[in-house]
Amino acid sequence: MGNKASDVLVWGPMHASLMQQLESNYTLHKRWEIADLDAWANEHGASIKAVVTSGVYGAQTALLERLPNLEVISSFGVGYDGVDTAYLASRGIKLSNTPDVLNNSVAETAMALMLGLTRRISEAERFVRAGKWLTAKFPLGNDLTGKTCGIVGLGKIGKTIAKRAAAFEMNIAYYRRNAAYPDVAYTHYGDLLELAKASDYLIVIVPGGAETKQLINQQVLDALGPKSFLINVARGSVVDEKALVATLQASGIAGAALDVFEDEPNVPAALLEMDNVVLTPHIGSGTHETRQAMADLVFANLSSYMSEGTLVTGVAL
Ligand code: 8YV
Repeated sequence: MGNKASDVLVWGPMHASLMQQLESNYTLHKRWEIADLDAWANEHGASIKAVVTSGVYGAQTALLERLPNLEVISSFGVGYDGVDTAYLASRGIKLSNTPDVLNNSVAETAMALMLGLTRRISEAERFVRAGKWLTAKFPLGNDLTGKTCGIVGLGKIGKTIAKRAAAFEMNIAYYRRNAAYPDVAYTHYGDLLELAKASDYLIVIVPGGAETKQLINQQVLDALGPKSFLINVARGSVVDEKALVATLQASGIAGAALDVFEDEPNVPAALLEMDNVVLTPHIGSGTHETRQAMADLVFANLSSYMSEGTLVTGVAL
């Protein structure tokens, strides 16, 4: 159990049950309620032993520098590209995330987006709501059956997506820069452009960060081509958003479904006008079941560290 004497800085509003657990076990400092962070850091910075944040909030180094006794960051979400891991390692600060518990939900979101995109569900609903069915026929969509689903990032979530797409009788292919995974039967491409060329649907599910920044660039979009679709459930940073908008405007790809953006919650205005684009507000893991499991894991990591000095799902830094 926690120690009320321990001071915890919470980066932004979190899942309600997590907030309750935190409130009853620790002395909380809520970053979003602090008007003058500089004055707060002078007075309380040295008392903070732990930070609770999320993949979306991250933890900016400028504020971490003001917390000289920080030992641990417990982060909500599997992605932790919003924290500078080299900086944490240099200070010996531990980090935990919430892997695995969200694999199914994110995979279901990817499937929902792929189906929604190809059967034009959002567009079809707008058509019915606008009363257009009374006077016109809705245009046809495309089947998934027999098509190639290219997966960029065959990690745990990527594999969970692959299983579901295979159940829809799609051919599964994936990109991995190096050799194929020995235990995976799906078609391997060591060249992303070749995977894009072969794919009818290209699903992006790699971690964010410097290594994958704008991995999906103009060349990849050109290789995907006018009959194929892009689905991004990873991070906005992985796709060159300007190139994507220009490509869609030029009908260079058939459409896109995007759950993540370069500058959330800002979505490029041009995308809002396009009927062949499905836009969702970063809901990949957003189910009651999964968010509860994530909240529980964030708390389990924090309380395990506070009581025993160990993490349940620590990130190797
Ligand atoms: C969360 C995510 O929505 O796990 C991730 O990396 O992006 C999502 O599950 C996010 O971490 C913050 O809420």
